[in-house]
Amino acid sequence: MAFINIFPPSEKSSQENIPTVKLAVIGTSTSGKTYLLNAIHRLVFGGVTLKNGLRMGALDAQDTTVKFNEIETNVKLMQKMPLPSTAMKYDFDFRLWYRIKPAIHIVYHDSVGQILTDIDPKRNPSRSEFLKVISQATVVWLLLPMQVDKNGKYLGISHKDILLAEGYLQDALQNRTDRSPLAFAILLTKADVLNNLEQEITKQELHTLHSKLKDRFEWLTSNDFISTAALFPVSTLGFDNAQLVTNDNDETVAYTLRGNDLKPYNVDKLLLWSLSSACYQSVTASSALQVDDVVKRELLNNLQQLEGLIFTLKGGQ
Ligand SMILES: Nc1nc2c(ncn2[C@@H]2O[C@H](COP(=O)(O)OP(=O)(O)OP(=O)(O)O)[C@@H](O)[C@H]2O)c(=O)[nH]1
Ligand SMILES: [Mg+2]
Repeated sequence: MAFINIFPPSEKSSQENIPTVKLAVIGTSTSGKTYLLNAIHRLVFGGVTLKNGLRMGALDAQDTTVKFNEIETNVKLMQKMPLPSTAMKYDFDFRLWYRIKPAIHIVYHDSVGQILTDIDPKRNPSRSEFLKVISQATVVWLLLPMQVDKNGKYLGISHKDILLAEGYLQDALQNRTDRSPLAFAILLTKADVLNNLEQEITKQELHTLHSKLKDRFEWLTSNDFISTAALFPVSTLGFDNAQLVTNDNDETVAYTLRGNDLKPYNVDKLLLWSLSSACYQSVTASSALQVDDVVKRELLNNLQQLEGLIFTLKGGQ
């Protein structure tokens, strides 16, 4: 595990009773969950400037120091080699502040992708914990990596990735007892392998994926408890910022960071959409997030000013 996690997360927020958004991620190994965590890390620490009193940041000054060191270490490592596969679940928490007060506490639950492919449940004790995290989430992100061949040529998304993630999603939602509202996003990760989102052929591909995935996940989005759903192409490394590395022995393909820093694409929009969706979920639900109206409104204002592609699957803001 590449993170140096010294302080246990979330203790403060439970004491102070700040509304909490739980982001749960589902994706096979190497789908980009931990890289995405690093992109969020980057955004929280200065990578995104919000307006009208909102700010994203750490829990406090000490937490800033610790987390800032983590991201510096990870960026240096990503320039040399891909980060190691996650072996233990990890919770990364941060806050949305309004003026000088914490408005929302956010927890990103990074998960172990190998759970999705381990065929022996006995060897896989973290499985039930993983399902619990999904079943208790406010927002679920399902990651589908954009696949490439050994030369970096885009191949599409894999049916196996969809099937494995979908199965776990279904299992987890069956355990969801209170039917409280849930926002759902499908992430097309590593979107930088498409090189240019403005090309006609790329636009067509994204539209085809959108309509296929919209139909495919109708079994989920047609449920009343799904408050809103959308598809986002995202990248952690960013466009023109990934270096292909191939391994001739096992045919694997990976990417290192080419430039000095991550250039996340669309992760800011995904994050604000998720927070805003969580805030606007039905106020009649017992577990609805109690967030100040002014914060909700400013979140939506900030979201509407961000560029980046979003494809609606259900509802929409
Ligand atoms: N081109 C490109 N490659 C990426 C990006 N994000 C991740 N990758 C590549 O995908 C690999 C896997 O990403 P991770 O985030 O470690 O995958 P994971 O989902 O956390 O996988 P596990 O920890 O095994 O469950 C990285 O080592 C990179 O090679 C991205 O934004 N662009
Ligand atoms: Mg990981």
